[in-house]
Amino acid sequence: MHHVRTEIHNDIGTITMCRSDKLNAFNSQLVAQIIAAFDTMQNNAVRVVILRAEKGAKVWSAGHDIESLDANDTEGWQTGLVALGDAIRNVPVPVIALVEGSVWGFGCEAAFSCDLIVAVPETSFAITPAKLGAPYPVSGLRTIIPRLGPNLAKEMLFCAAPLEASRLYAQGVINHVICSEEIEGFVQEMADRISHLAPLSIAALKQQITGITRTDPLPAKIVLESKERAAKLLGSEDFREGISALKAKRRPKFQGK
Ligand code: LCV
Repeated sequence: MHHVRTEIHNDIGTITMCRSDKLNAFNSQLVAQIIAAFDTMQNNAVRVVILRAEKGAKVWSAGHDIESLDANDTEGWQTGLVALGDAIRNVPVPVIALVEGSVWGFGCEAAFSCDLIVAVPETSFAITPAKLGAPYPVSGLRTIIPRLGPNLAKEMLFCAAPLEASRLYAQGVINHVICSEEIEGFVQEMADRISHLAPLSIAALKQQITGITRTDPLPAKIVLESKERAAKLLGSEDFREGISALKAKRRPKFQGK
């Protein structure tokens, strides 16, 4: 099953997520195909990559595929998504997220892993572990916090409510908010400009900026404690309640157990 379409034109690569029937929820195939698409881009020496959903999508990504969340697999369920973030960070060219539609859960992390974000005004972003009673990987927080700052990250994580593009633009999280009629042309122009600049210089800058904004490796104590907390949360009644409420489209009743 093809969940991704890749196009290369004038040194500009476009990766389109097209698992549209499931609103680009990240199952293992979608994640693997995006990672493979980034390899293709690198092998073809593109100068810039655009990561997007289908034109006019109502949802850019619905986040982690909840059908494939496994409460007994305390680490495996996040491995693929960590690899996706790494693929975006490690490709030595700028990645522009062209965002139409709402962005949920891990979809936010994917977008925030991109170098630049251009979104339509109707876009919203919600990071939702607290809605599910789920843990959030410490590796993901390391992507989110430098992008949002701790204050906004806390608001998004504690409230689990969609934040509009205008709010994130005002905070400098989104680079540009452009109406749906103009967003493709705008992003193409931006990509075209980047594609004519010096690629070695841009690759070095991307690597330096990533190096400065990520602390590597994470302190072992934080990793260990996070794993222990994740195991507890995934085994909790609240997590089971969160998942069944999401599937039934009802409000969860959390007991703190
Ligand atoms: C599998 C789906 C999904 C989905 N998985 O359309 O960051 S964390 O910690 O939260 C992390 C664990 C995470 O990322 O969790 C997932 C967070 N995502 C969400 O909370 C969003 C879940 N989705 C929704 O609330 C709704 O689907 C929205 C509001 C996005 C769109 O609603 P709408 O009524 O337009 P449907 O719900 O009917 O969805 C269309 C199809 O996509 C599937 C859904 O099951 C349905 O499939 P069927 O047509 O086969 O029934 N789908 C949606 N989200 N995360 N599958």
